[in-house]
Amino acid sequence: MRKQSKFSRRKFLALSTSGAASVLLGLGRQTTLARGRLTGRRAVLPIPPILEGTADGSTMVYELTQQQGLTNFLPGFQTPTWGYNGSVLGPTLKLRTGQQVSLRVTNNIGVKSTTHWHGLHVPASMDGGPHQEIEPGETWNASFEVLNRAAMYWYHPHPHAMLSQGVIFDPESTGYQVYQGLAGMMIIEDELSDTLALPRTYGVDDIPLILQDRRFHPDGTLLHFPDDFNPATDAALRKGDHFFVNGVEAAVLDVGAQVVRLRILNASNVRIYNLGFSDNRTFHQVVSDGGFLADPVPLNRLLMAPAERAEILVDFGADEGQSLFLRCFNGGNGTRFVPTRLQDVYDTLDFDLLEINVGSSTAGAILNIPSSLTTIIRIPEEEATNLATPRPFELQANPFTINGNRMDINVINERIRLGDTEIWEITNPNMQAHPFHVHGDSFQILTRNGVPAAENELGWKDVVLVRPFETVRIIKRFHDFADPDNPYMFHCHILEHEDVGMMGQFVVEDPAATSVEEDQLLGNAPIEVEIYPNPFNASATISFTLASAGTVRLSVFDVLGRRLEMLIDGYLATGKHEVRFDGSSRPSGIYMYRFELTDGRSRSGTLLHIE
Ligand SMILES: [Cu+2]
Repeated sequence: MRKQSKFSRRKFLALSTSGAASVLLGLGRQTTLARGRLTGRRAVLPIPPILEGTADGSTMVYELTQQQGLTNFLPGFQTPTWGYNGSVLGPTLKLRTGQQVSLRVTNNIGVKSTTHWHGLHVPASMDGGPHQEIEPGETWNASFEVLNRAAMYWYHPHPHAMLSQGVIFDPESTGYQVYQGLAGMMIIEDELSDTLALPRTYGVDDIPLILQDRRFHPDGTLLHFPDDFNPATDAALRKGDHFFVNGVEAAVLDVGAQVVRLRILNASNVRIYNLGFSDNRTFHQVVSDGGFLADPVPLNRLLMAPAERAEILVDFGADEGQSLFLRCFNGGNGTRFVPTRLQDVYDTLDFDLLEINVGSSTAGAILNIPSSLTTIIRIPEEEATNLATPRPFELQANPFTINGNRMDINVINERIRLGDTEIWEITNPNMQAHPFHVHGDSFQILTRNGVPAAENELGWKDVVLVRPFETVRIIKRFHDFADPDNPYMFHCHILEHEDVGMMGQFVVEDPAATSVEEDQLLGNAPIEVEIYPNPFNASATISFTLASAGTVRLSVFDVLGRRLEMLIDGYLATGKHEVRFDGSSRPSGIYMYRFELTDGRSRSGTLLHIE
């Protein structure tokens, strides 16, 4: 990678003089605002447009199209890119909790893709993960009720390339497609966010900031990996030497002398940013990935790993006429997140991302940081059904696996019982930090290496950065959306790690699911059931009483709903009956029994087989 970068930088220097390039050449370690500032090129920070929906009855319908285009990333170059409804990135979706939505995604990029609603609490079949593929030319309709708390979420492709070799080069991989430009923001509002006295004028005092880095071939095309990439010596990571906010390098943001809300998304494939301001001012984080924090948390540095979001309030009230920079303080990071072998200069350098000019305040300006925001009910550890034995997730490098398993789209790695709350224990035994993301719903961080999480990590999260040699415990509820067929993903959000296998699948299973619908429709069968022992070791006795005589079927199913045995199929008299289920030759786990009567009524329950 070092060899490659030098090559591309040298070529680039022939094309433009560059402030950042001087840093790269070792001419100075001073903080530099990318290139535009020195060459006089200044772009006003673009604000992604809001995507307007159309009402279809009580459902709001949004149309997104993945398309190819050209983007002016570098002066004088049109770079081929992909975007949603445009050449790069995508419009912002503004949704409301409780709203029924239909998100229609059309794939016009010529290769297979998906679109995942990152952080959204939706059924697995609507999640947009690797199983909800969209073929070129096709449209996928994700329809669901918005259940999340007010916060900022995002959408991006999430296909799983199946090539075992060279998967990261595959245009049908997540890393490839996000790097090509496919990513957009979703802002959800709810009754809580309505009531808080916060800046809320989009693009004026409520500013989305999408952070990404890119590198380029000398002809201005995106450089995914060098042409003579050597997996033995080059880092298989898409890291850039150009830094973009909302798709523009060295942009300028004009704000009023007031409190401004910055909604920050790290949409980079790999890069970690340690954010702050050039004057080291204190700012306040108010929202983490999945909702408001209890109180604004004062900070002067904010670490953001890939896919993390944070909303911060910055008080510019006394700064009229001043300029300052949103800065990445990666200087001094050393090997805290990236081992030396994989570092580029921006992993350990301070550099600016955005110039901020403060003018006069706008009408209706917010002038104060609220003292408190909400009450966060911390999920009690005792609620976890696996408190004594947390579910382990070991993140392994070379090869990149979780618990030794490389992602296999045909393998369900974890099965979780509907209604359970679980503690997951994520361990990182290697030198590189991994941002661990879980689909389905937000979680809470309990501890890092046994120590309670920091104040700004005590809210709702869906990504947690697991540092080298760290163990992080999170707690998560699995209280809805059971679906034995459609899994959710858990994975490292370094997209190249995800693509090469640092990902797994879990399903939420309802042991009684096979009968729920009939029971609701037809009512429970008039059967009283007793099982003993349950849990059982070798066999269980199912004892039942019939209120009236009739034809009865009794079957046992596995958790995937496959019938294993029919224990009874015949006419039975009123009264008490008994039958044994022999599980001694079957694996331990949950089984379901189900009585069916000729009138269509049924009754089911679970048998727990332990060894
Ligand atoms: Cu990773």
